[in-house]
Amino acid sequence: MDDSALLIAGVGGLGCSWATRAHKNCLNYADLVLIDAEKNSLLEESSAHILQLGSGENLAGCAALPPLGKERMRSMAPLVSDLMRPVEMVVILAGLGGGTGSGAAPEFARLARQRGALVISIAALPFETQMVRKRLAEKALEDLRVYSDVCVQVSLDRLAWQARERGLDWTKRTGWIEELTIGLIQTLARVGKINLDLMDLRAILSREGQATMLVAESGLGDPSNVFQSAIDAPLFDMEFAGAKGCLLQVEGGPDMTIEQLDEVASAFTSGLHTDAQVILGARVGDELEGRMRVVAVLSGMSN
Ligand SMILES: Nc1nc2c(ncn2[C@@H]2O[C@H](COP(=O)(O)OP(=O)(O)OP(=O)(O)O)[C@@H](O)[C@H]2O)c(=O)[nH]1
Ligand SMILES: [Mg+2]
Repeated sequence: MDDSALLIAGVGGLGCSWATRAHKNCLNYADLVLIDAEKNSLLEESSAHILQLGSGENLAGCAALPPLGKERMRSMAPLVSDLMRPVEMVVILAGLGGGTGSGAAPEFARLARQRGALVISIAALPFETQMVRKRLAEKALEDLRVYSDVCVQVSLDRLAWQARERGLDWTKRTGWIEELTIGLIQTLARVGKINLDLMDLRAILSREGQATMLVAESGLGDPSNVFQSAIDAPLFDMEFAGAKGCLLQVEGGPDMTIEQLDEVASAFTSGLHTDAQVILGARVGDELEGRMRVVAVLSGMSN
């Protein structure tokens, strides 16, 4: 796939820093666009497309005013349209609850979708103690979901806790969001042993109901651990049981056996609806020597 067919988009302060980190690990597979009003978010990555919202003296964020973020994003529609021309799939990263992420991310998703791109958004929701931000985020999430093919909702409480456990500063990198983004981009960009493509992803996402994604990596020695670490994801509470669609890409080093592949696939699919449609892909990659990685897209959940 052409590398400009896949795009990672960071929106707002958190979104930009997470997207910048994720992109460092898939430079050859995807382009990056950073969207914010604050200059600081936009400085680090020289190879990124930059969409700076606002102009003149109005460069100080959207001050927790989503309508301002939305309006500024909308005024850039022609630029977004140009940017999206070669793009087949965009992964949007944003922290909701402020002005830019909450206002601009749904608007960017709308514009991207209008251009025919598959839109995957990963949205972090504010800490439980941030009541006002939570209300802003809920409204933004509603809009974002309308314009996303899949919207992965992440709890900032859980995300920050997990990042700290790993010794990471969650405002810059979270570990998990990068892994999900990288896993997804690498999965779709590379030709697999059994190749999955965007049509497969679209088929799974056409199911009615909620959809989410999981990613996990682990040593080959213990395939059941891959499933466990996937469901330890910092997602918002969501019931996976009963999902009616599942796209599963299992990747492993040259030493991965069919038995290990089968064990991981069974762990992921055993809780699904009895009529669930499952699309399975597998790939062997030298860079994964001794390891396995799984990316799962689950759809058609009722809650
Ligand atoms: N406690 C805490 N929460 C934060 C911090 N930074 C971001 N957040 C949370 O993350 C959400 C999104 O933050 P940002 O990405 O910085 O917001 P933004 O989209 O740039 O919005 P504006 O700056 O208002 O235009 C906020 O609503 C908060 O819930 C922080 O330093 N401390
Ligand atoms: Mg900001």
